[in-house]
Amino acid sequence: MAVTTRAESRLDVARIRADFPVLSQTVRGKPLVYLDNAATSQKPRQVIEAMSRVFEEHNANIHRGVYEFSERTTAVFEEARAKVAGLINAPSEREVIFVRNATEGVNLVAYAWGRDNLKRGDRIVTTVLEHHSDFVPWQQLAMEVGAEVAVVDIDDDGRLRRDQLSAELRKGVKLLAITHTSNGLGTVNPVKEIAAEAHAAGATVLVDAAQAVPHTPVDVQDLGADFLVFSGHKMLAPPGSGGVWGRTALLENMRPFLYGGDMISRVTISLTEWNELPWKFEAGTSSYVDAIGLGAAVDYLQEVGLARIHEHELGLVSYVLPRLQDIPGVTVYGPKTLEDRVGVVSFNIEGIHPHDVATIFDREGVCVRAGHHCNQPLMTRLGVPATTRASFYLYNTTEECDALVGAVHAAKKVFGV
Ligand code: 7TS
Repeated sequence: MAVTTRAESRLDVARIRADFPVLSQTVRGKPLVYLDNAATSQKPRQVIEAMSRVFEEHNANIHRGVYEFSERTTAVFEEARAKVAGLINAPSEREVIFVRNATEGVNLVAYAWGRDNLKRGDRIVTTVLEHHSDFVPWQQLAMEVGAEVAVVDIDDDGRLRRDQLSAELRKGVKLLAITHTSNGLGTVNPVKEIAAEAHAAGATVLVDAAQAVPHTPVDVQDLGADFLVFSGHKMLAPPGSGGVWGRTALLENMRPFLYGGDMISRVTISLTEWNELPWKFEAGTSSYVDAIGLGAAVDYLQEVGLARIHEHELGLVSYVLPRLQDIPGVTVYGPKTLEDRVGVVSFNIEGIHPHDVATIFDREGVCVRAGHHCNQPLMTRLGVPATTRASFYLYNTTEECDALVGAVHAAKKVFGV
């Protein structure tokens, strides 16, 4: 396999690491090597402090109080929305809806758009790379309304079968639900080209960008999607924050997702009128402190630069991939080149179950995820029950890659394979 090691990262990783208090922890007497960033990311001081400031300086429920004090929280919350809109280049802040996570985002679209736009005989095209949260909602909706789901396969390098995708789109399609970046293999799909092709076939396009927005520049206008979802906790923000972006024309024509306070403009005994976008979709007291934390995370990511973060992660992949592949008995799944991939490396060690691998890694202080990664259709396609997955972020180092490789040797030694 030809993988060139990229030039030294242009990120000042030591300085970045100093912003993340948790990274100086030890595990079993060894330095913490946190390589489970696809599951969730660590949080910098700047995010923690932005959230503490709300509680210490101006906490009050948003969009409700008319007193000046409560307006401060509302203002910071709405600033966070503007920051998110800027990050993904949304044409309007009104198109950014705060939700708890990507899962809630997909369910919002499935409920509020899907129920009124998909009917018996309609076709939903999706891929075998989807996380369960961009698969199960569509599978269940299809069962409910009598629609069909077509699942596009990958090739042996973990890349989407474009020929098969084109064939499925040609058969007729109402919705294409596609992941931008695979959490199981790290594959990046050419979403811009695919969205154009899907639109030409008459589809509405939902993009699951949960593994993209944290790691690469994402521009919704350039991608040409109709809906895009992501989770804050994977991008330095707290759990409980996330977003759905949708085109105004679609969002305006959708029914609300949840009913209750804040999403209305007028309620009488006989009818209710909905609030304007985006608040029509934000019923009840939102996780406003989490959303404010997301705003601070966006500031942090933009200051470092997402293109540089992506380069840094590819540098780590180029370093670790050949080293893992050189170890007898190690099988790496997914793309073996640096094109169109992110810093997710999935592998197995022959003769050792991934859960045992992760347990031995833990003794070395190395945190990785072992399991199906909420990708059971993908695991079935790969012919394995599970993989071990290392996933990198801006604060990871080549020394941590060495610790990962060392942990593989340690596991092999324990199991005598
Ligand atoms: N979509 C993708 C591509 C994901 O990777 C995940 C979470 C989700 C959606 C759902 O995100 P949530 O925040 O709503 O849970 N992925 C993973 C993972 O790979 N390991 O743990 C969570």
